[in-house]
Amino acid sequence: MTIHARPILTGAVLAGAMAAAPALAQNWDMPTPYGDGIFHTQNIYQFAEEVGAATDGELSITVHSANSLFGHAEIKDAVRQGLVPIGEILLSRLANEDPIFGIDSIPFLAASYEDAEKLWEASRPAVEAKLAEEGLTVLYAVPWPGQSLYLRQEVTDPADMEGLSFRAYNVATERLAELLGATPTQVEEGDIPTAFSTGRVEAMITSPSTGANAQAWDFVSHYIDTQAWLPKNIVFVNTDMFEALPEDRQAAIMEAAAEAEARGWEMSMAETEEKIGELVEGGMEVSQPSEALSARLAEIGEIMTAEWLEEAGEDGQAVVDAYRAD
Ligand code: PCA
Repeated sequence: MTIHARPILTGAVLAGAMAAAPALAQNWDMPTPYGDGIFHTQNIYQFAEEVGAATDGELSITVHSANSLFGHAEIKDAVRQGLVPIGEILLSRLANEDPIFGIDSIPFLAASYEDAEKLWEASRPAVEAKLAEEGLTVLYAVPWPGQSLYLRQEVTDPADMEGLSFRAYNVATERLAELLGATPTQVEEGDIPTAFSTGRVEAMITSPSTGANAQAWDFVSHYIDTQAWLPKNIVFVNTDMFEALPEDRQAAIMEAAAEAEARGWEMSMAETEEKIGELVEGGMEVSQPSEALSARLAEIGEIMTAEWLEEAGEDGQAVVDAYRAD
């Protein structure tokens, strides 16, 4: 109604009316790539609930999990274009746009939670700055548990992986497969069981969370606990849409995001052992990597670190230096 009246209102009256007008209740749709069985998604449901509670239901967030609203590859652009105000993706999926997004997927650069946290601290400003250029504001990031090998047979000699068709989920896993002499094939997380059952892939490296969620025991027999890196999911908002919110709603989101980040890291840590337990229960053989395999993976980590630094230049070197100095 005020829309029609606006032109005849004086500035002062208009300002008063706007200040007094209660902000309308809003709903935000939030696309995510992963399913409801994944802890990242469960964390997001809780985040949404907290935003709802903190705003007395004035800002509700509807989570659309498992690529149901937008596919993984479309989520960032959907948020950038304002088709949705908020979304989640695997950060390293953006590595082909800028190498900084892939820093958490280099084998053995940061393979423990402690190191992963340091790496996130060191790289967060650069990640935020890059996404800000696209009108996106970072809310939080949470790592997956360590990435480990899923195979159809015991592998002690790394040469045994040569020629395998190997599932990849970003450029780093593609490169890793190549360096192992395997053939990479990109497969979305939700398509893993089908990709194995149809023979498109026969090996992969991912977290115990994803392995257990896919019921990996149905199509592979061996889990080798390499825990080689901890790739992160990141949640971001469209900056314009965020800043258009009343301040108390912005604050509610920021507070819930900080809590979701802390809670997500805890959930991730707890998952590691729990989900390896599920793999054992499912009948998989769990082992530590052989010396030869560890040595080869360490070597690949060195190669990939050098390649990353080459690509990321001075800015990348500064982030790695900050991480290592910490
Ligand atoms: N799960 C996701 C990304 C990393 C992980 O542990 C996947 O396999 O696609």
